[in-house]
This record gives sequence, structure tokens and C-alpha cells, in this order.
Amino acid sequence: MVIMAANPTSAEWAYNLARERYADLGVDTELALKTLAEVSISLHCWQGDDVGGFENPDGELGGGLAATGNYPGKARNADELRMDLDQAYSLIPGTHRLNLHSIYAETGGQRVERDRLEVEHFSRWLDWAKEKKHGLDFNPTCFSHPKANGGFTLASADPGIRRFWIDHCIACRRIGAAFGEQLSTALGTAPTITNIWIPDGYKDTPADRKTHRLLLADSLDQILEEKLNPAYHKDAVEGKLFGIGAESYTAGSHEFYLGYAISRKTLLTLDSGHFHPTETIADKISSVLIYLDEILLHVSRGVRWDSDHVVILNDDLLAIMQEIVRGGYLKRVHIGLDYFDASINRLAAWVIGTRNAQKALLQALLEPSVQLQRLEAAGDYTGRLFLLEEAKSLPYGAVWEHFCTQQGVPTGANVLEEIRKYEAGVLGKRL
Ligand code: RNT
Ligand code: ZN
Repeated sequence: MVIMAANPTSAEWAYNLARERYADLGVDTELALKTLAEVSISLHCWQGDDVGGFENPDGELGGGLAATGNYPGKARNADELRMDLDQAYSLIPGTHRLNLHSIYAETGGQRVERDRLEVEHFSRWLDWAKEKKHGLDFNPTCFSHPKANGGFTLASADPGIRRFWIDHCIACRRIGAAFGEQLSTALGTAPTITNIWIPDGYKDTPADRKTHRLLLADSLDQILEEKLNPAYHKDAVEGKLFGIGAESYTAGSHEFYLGYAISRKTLLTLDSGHFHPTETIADKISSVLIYLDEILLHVSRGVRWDSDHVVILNDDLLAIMQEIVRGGYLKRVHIGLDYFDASINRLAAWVIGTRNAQKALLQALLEPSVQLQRLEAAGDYTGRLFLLEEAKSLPYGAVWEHFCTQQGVPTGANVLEEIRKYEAGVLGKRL
């Protein structure tokens, strides 16, 4: 493939034409770019090592999750993961957050049980975040552990098992609060969101759906008992329809957590892979935000099932971003990513998915919304359909390239070239 560097003059020329074209429709591209630059996306650390973590090098991924593929180059320790993340951030315009899981603790070769984890076990992550200016988000890891092998954690009927996972989540909230406090003080970043997701469920038809849900609500209440400063820390709960090996019943369903989040005033996490295949989360945003102050998104892509494919620029993604922008929800919707593809270059997976989320957001910000809403209000659905379709061929690509250049990151095929270079120099040398 011949890769031509974009000629800056022609890129500027293209942007100026695009700006005029949008201005004709009442859209201010400069304002859109200013808004886009302020949105920090939370990149999921677990794309870099297939959700392995560094607690146990031979540990298998559990919890009904599957990272398929054996592409070479996955990060084998936290230093490698940070190095790969640095590379990813350098190819993504803007300043972004990192979403960590508790299994990415650095315990200096000592086994520290998950219910004993403290912020000191993440001190290198914190130092790195401060240096590189990334806000942090956090997650307890209620899977890939012998105490999760029975298929239940916070909803377990076994009091010892349940206690262990409650204590793990309590420990994680404190770590999240320490992250949020230190980083907002040092960098002025938004609070850390600690998100609880559990895999608990049954492969086959349960005889009792109720008891595990009562136990789960009680576990969560115990976890949230300690009041933490919302200026530094927020809680989120993430529901799911099913997991591999838990096809018939998931204790933490969408309805369970929607009710929980509303009644306990936590955030609700909507993962785009966690619903029926034809159900999209875009339509849920304006409903749940009537009752909730804020939500967290796990932007993902299910293919036939919750397969966590790399996010592509499809209608689903665009609809999510349109809903956020149309509703004026940019401050109330926290955008995180959640996918793990082990069959392609993992750096590319982060970069492609994040840039796509930003491209979709940009398209939403460039929507001729005033005209569209005017047409709708006038009952002119023909005009609305026409303009919605026309908007798809507006020159947003020139605006995107301008944004990347402004932010000092490459565009087009130069992105892939950087990824290939890193693969040749670093990733490809890992065994
Ligand atoms: C699982 C949930 C959860 C995980 C991460 C690793 O289905 O989506 O968010 O993907 O915690
Ligand atoms: Zn998720």
C-alpha cells in the first residue's frame, strides 16, 4: 500500500469548504470541535492484555467472558501495558481517561487477596496517570477467581463467598475514591467512577429467581454504606442479559439495576452488548436520564451475542452519540469503552474504537439539529427524512482531519503506519 502524507494546504482547504457547507445549514464547526476536544473517553485497560490482569499469569478469563484470538504482542506486565497505552493515546486526539480493573494491581510479586487491596497497590498507575494527565476509573473484578467458580459472587447464597466479594467491592470503592481525590487535586479531572459488574447467574432454568436478587441488593447496600465524597468518587452498577454459561438467568439484570440505581442514587452503566440483539442502548438514554442524574456507557459491539467486538462507525454508535448530543447530556453521560479483541493488533483495537467513538460524536455535534427539529415540530416528516439522509454525506471527514491536526495526532493511513511501526519495534518482539 502506498501511503501518502496529507498535504496540509489541501487539508486546510477542505476544512474551509466544509466549514462553509455546515455554516449554510446553521452548524458551527468551530464550536463542534471545541466541544469534542472537551470530551474525555475512558479507555478500558483490558483491551491491552485480553482481560488477563497481572494477579495470576496463568489465570483463565472467567465470568462468562471470552477474549478470542491469539494475535501476538499482548502486554505481559503493567509497564508494557502503560507503554502500549501511551502509544494509543498518542494516536487519539484529545485527553482521555483510563478505566482500570482491580486485577491490574501491582503487588510486587506478593499475593494480595482482592479483599485486601489498597490504593498503594496502584501507586504506579497513579503516578503514571498524574504524569500523563489521565483521569482514572475503576472496577472491582468479580470474576477470574476461585471464589467466583461457583457462578455467584455478590448474589451468592454462600455467606463466606458473598462476604469476600462484598469486602472486595468495599476495598475497590476506597481505591476509586483515593484515585479521584488525588487526580482531581493534581489535574482537576472529573471524579473516579467505580463500576460494579458481576457475572452471577445460571446456565439453566432457575427454580428461584428472587433469592439471588434479594441477596444482591443487600450486598450492594452493604458496599455502598460508607459515604464517599461525590466530588471525588461516584458509583455505577452494570446490568446484563446473559453470559456464557449463564444463559438462562442473570441476577443483575437491567431492570434490577435500573431500580437499584434510581432508588440508591448511583449511576447506571449501559453496555451496548448487554441487551437483546435488536435492542439498542441509544433509545434508553433519554428515558433513564429522567430518573437518574448521570449514567456511564460501556460502548461495545455485540456480533450475534455480547462478543465485545471493536467499536466501528455504524448506525448504533452514531445513534448513541446523537442521543447524547441532542439531549444536551454531555455532562451527564460518561463515555467508556468495553471490548476485547485478541485476534488483531491490540493497539489498533484501542485506537480504531476510540477514534470511531469520537468520529460518531463529531458527526452528532455537526448535525443540523435546529432545522431537523423545526421540520419535526412542523410535522414535515418528509423534510426530516430528507435532511437526515442528506446529513450523512456532509463533509464531516474534513472536519475530523482538521481536528486531528489541531490536536497533533496523525490522520488517515498515517495512523496505521504508526501502529505498524510500534508492532515492528515493540509488540512483535514479545513472545
Ligand atoms: C461484562 C461487562 C464488564 C466487563 C469488564 C471487563 O460483560 O461488560 O463491564 O466487560 O468489567
Ligand atoms: Zn461492560
